[in-house]
Parts: sequence; C-alpha cells; structure tokens
Amino acid sequence: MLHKDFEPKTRGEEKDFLIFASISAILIVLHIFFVLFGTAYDVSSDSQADSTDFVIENNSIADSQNIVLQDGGSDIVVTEFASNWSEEGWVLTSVVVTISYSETSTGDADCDTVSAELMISGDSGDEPVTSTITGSVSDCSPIILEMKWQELTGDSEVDYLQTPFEIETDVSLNVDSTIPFNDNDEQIDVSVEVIMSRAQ
Ligand SMILES: [Ca+2]
Ligand SMILES: [Ca+2]
Repeated sequence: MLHKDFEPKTRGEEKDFLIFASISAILIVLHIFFVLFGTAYDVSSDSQADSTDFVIENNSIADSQNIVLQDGGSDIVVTEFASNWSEEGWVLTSVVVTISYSETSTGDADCDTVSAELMISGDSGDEPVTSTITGSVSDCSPIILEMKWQELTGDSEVDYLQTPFEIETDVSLNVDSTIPFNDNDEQIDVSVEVIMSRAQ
C-alpha cells in the first residue's frame, strides 16, 4: 500500500520532468531559429528598404511665348500638357512662370504696368505648398509666379495634378508714359518652366 502511495507522486514527477524537457526543447529550437533566420523576418526593416528602392525622376520642360498688348489690353498665354504624361506615371510637382518686359517706346522714361495671374485648368488635386499666383509691376522688373508641391517620394500620399492640363497665364497691360500719345503698347515675354516627376 505504501509503495502504491508513492506511485502517483513518481508519475507526477515524471510528467513534470517531461513538460520541463519539452518546453526547454521548444525554447532551444526557437532560439536557434531566430538566431539563424531572425533578420529575414524583420518586416519593418524590409518595408523601409522597399520605400528607398524607388527612383525619383524629374523632367524639366520649358515653354516661352511672346505677346504684344495694347494699353488696357490682356491676353492668356496657354501651355498645354497632353495626356500621355500621366499614362507614363508623370505628375506635376512644380510650375514657375516668369513674365518679363522692358520699355519699348523711344524716349519714354515711364515703364508700363504689367499684371499677371497664374491658373491651371483640366485637373485638380492637393494645394501646392508654395504658391504665388498673382503679381503686378510698373518698374520693368520681372514677375515670378509659381506653384510648387511637396517633393515626390516613393510612398507619397499627395494628390498631384495629372495630365491633361493647361497652364494659363493671364497677362494685362496699362501703359504709363511721360510723353503723351507716344506709348500705346508693350512686348511681353512669358516663360513657363514645369517639372514633371515620377517614382519608378
Ligand atoms: Ca511707358
Ligand atoms: Ca510701352
């Protein structure tokens, strides 16, 4: 009877030992597994590596047009971008428009007043981070208008403008003259520089 009293205790110790041995074996196997393959299962470092795998391409396009305006007149200079740009993954990241002129009337010391406004029609998206869309000068200095969006990255969530779209610069002239009836017009250059970007 005494011997039987000890039997359950002995089986219990064997059971405890087997559980201990099994857990130890599992821990040793897990330790070896993570030592050998741990870096391969580091998901966060892999995803970071993926985001830097993108190559950002920037393509600069320039367009220059020349107009002649009469006193009180205005005109819209249009630069068109066709749809094949977006089909190849390009988006608009920067527009800079430079409006320049000089007094063309002989003997007139008073430079004319030129005003300009930049607009884009055809597509809409997030607002640019830098934006100057109107300007007016009367000293023959250039007007610089611009729209610049956040720099494109591989995982960018910005809603950039896609083609087709038209960049429109509305230019108007008011003649100023020190000699009556000597000046009635002005020759104005509108230079548009666009940067299209894509992540490959
Ligand atoms: Ca003038
Ligand atoms: Ca003039």
